[in-house]
Amino acid sequence: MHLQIERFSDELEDMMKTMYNYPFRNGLIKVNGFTMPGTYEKSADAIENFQVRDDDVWACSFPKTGTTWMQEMVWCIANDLDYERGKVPLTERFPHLDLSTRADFSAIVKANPEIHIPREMVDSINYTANLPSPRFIKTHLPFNLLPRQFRTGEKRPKIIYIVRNAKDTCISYYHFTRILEGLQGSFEDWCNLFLQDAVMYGPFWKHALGYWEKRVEKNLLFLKYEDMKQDLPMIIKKTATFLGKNLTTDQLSSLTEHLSFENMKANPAVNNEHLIYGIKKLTQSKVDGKFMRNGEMNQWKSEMSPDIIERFDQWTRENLKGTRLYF
Ligand code: PPS
Repeated sequence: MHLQIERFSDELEDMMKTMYNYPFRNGLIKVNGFTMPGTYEKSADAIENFQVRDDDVWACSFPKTGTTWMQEMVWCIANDLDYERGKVPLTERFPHLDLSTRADFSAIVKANPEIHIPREMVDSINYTANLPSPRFIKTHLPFNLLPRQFRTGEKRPKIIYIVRNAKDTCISYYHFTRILEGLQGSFEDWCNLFLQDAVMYGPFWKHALGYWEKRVEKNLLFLKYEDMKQDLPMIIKKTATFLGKNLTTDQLSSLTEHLSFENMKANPAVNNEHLIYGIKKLTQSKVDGKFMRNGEMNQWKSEMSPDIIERFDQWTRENLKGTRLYF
């Protein structure tokens, strides 16, 4: 695939440089319209030629939209609620394909024995490629940067995409980046980056719409974080049907319980405390916080100013006009 690489405006570049106080970050570039790590091109061929399998299960999302929650739900359903095997860290059961597109990732893993990621995952693409079937694969890649076999339709693995209210996603992403990457600058500055698509994997709506447009395909299930919050058993049932599984009433209630925010927060296999601990040690970030941070809808009502809310709403209306995706 021919990659169209663009740089950000000088103004945005300067803003990003002053906001990121993180020695391992390699900058950001635009690849086919999406904001990706500065080192993305090194992995581009391996991703493009990645051999997809029809029995794979792919969890796709923009960051901070509830990916981990959805992954745990999908993995448990597909593995008949095998909570014993579910004690293996989710990062191993359901590896993140595009992690190593960030050159800094290998530095992070190598320097931190306490991070529960197999050392071979320093090359996450090769590691994932060699897993036995059925593979469970997480990615934040937009649809147009997925391996070629998706775009040609040559392979049709199951894909589950999750999206979340843009304002809450922006808030969650802000806290995450502050904790892990020593992000400097105000929340307003971060919102400006988000609205200008200058955060990794942006533009947010273009990301969601790339998958939304494929929702008619039988191999794609499109979920919303807010629906999981409002009626988790309904979403579990819908996902089980999609995965070809039948859950008993008892299984449904035990999985609903297992996936509650409190239980996931306390579960070391999914709460990513090891990642936060290891990365913070490396970056010497002094900002405290948890991966399982808040887990609520409508955080924007108390965290955003009326002016920012209006800008987000206007931007959302413009992006979703005529798409039938409602937020
Ligand atoms: S990542 O790093 O991109 O994979 O992050 P991601 O998993 O997509 O998103 C993290 C946010 O999801 C929240 N979360 C949950 N909310 C409700 N219930 C459950 N069980 C749950 N599990 C994870 C997590 O708290 C992050 O959101 P915020 O708003 O920061 O709390």
